[in-house]
Amino acid sequence: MAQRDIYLKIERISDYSTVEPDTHVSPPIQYRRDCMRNMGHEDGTIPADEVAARQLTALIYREYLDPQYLVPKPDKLIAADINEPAFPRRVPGTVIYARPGDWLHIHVKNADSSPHSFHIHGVRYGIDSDGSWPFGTQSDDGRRSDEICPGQTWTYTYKVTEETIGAWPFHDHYRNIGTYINRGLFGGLVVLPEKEHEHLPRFPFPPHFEERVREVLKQLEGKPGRLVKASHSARRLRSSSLTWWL
Ligand SMILES: [Cu+2]
Repeated sequence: MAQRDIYLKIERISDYSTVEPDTHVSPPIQYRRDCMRNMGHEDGTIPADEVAARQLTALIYREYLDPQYLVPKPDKLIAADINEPAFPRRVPGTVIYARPGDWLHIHVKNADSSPHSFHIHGVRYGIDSDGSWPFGTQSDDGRRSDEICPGQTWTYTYKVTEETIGAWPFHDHYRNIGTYINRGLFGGLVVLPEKEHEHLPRFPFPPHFEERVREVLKQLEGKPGRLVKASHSARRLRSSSLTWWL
């Protein structure tokens, strides 16, 4: 089995409205639409006061490309979804695509102020990767699989096999799961046969972008004092190359 590391950070999106997730959009994306033209929406649009009434602080699993959680993964979640917001403003935060033979190592870091966890359906795992309350496991240093406290991480491992081809949900399984799932703490795992997985559309990075990110991260290895500088460098890389995303 081939090990694949996936980095998810539990983050908040403030002022998120389900009917207008992003105010910076370019055609053909249009939000605030009501194709049913319900009462008060006769012109096909949802008025601003309803947009505001639906606002909440969303919670998502955002995927990153590196173990320092500096470079968000910009790939679209669903290739055919023309209304999908860019990665800073989308719920759910991620859809993971895998193929039989993958041994997923999902590193979940909690950047929220409440404990959370990660619980998946459909793939094979041991008890330390179940993530559900109250049957979690505990590490020597006191961290728990079912209760990742603010600032902590937990690594869940899953085996992806031929029998698990299909689409599976994952979600927080800490207490009040309904509340947290309703705020966006869920996502999907899509297990595709090898041939289909090869043809997934990927976000085209500018030439040498990934090498440059790796170089910056390598320079910083074992130098925690320079982490702030690292995030500045990563931000510079992003702002110089990926401006239209932000
Ligand atoms: Cu479930």
